Amino acid sequence: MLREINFDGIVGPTHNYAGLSLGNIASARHAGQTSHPRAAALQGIAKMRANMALGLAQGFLLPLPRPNQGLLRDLAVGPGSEPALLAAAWSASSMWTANAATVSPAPDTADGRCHLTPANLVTMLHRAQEWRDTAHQLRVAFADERHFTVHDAVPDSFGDEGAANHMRLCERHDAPGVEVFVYGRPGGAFPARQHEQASRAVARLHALAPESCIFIEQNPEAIAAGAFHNDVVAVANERVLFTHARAFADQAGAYRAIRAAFPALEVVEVPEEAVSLAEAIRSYLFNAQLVTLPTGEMALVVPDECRDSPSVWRWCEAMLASNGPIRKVIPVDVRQSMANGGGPACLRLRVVADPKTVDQRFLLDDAKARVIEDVVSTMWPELIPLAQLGDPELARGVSAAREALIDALGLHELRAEQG
Ligand code: SUG
Repeated sequence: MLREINFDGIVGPTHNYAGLSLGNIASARHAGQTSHPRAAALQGIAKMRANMALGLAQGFLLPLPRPNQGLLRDLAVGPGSEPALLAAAWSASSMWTANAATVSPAPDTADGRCHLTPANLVTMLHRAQEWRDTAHQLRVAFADERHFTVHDAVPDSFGDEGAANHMRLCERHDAPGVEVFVYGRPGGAFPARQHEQASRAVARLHALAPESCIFIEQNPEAIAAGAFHNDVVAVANERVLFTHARAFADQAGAYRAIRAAFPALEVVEVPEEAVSLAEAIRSYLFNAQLVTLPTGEMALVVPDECRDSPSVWRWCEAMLASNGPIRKVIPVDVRQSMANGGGPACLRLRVVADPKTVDQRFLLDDAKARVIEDVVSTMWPELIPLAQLGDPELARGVSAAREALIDALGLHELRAEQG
């Protein structure tokens, strides 16, 4: 039985605010602040628990080993030197698993297997170090080759940021879908992190039918306003595309192209007059989990920040009153992640698969959630002032914390990562 499983990244013990992501407004705004890794991880687990309580299938991925001693060695960076490079090696950014990989479920691919391509994330150093370890972890979680293929990342001449720039439209998750790849054109004030050629390579690697792939340019104004990934301004689920009116370079052309391949498309568009692009990016209204509940109704899991925004909340209430396809709006507290530009949708990688075919150690249930919470509550630092990055004692503590989680979950294969 194929169903959508959300694999959330557990927030790692080095979660910090170093302001590393140019073009990510929240990351820049919180640069230098003291982070709260324990609270951050507990917020993430609470979100997973809430989604399980809605009847959704939930999985998780483990934090990668940080500080990355291999990167520190390669860059010859030690304590006190090159703070940005040091911070990169300490980044907990693998928590945002929407950037871990692009996923094409079995019904879409020529060989009937689910294909995953880890994102190379080359635009930012702190993220570029992720993909080899991510690929290793995905190969453990999705080891059953009858059902899954995990590729290597595409060559680093073309930036790829994974599922954050990929949307799938389908009648039901287990039916063939149309896959929409959104790329940015370089040349603006902020980097365009998804390259068109990377998207096209992923579509070919996944052996998707060309008529079921759409390639759309992101609106350069959206990138300039802080939408460093498409999932900051649009999200899709089954036949619904929920999008800001200024998400794409040619908005009407994008709808036309998708509709030509997927006539059942239902667009829920938020106009600029109702919620400005700036407010959409500030509140992360579109970085929501648009999910199908067991009743068949759709719900939008949004960050708490949406309720704090008068224009966004007014729009949500009007949308609910209008009886459109989205019937519920559910706010969640992921403020620690949000302060680095990572909302509910950034924290999860969607994989349509039969849960029985996935390594069971990566699937969450109540008992496992409690195990993770226990390790986090005892081993994750309560806070990290930025100046503490590089501290050898902290390095020992966070490494031991990750080891404890690996032990508690029996995921010993993840000890031997590449770094
Ligand atoms: O890549 N933030 C992440 C946020 C990723 C959000 N993901 C999606 N939109 N899917 C990024 O910009 C901030 C790290 C720092 O500043 O220390 C950071 O990497």
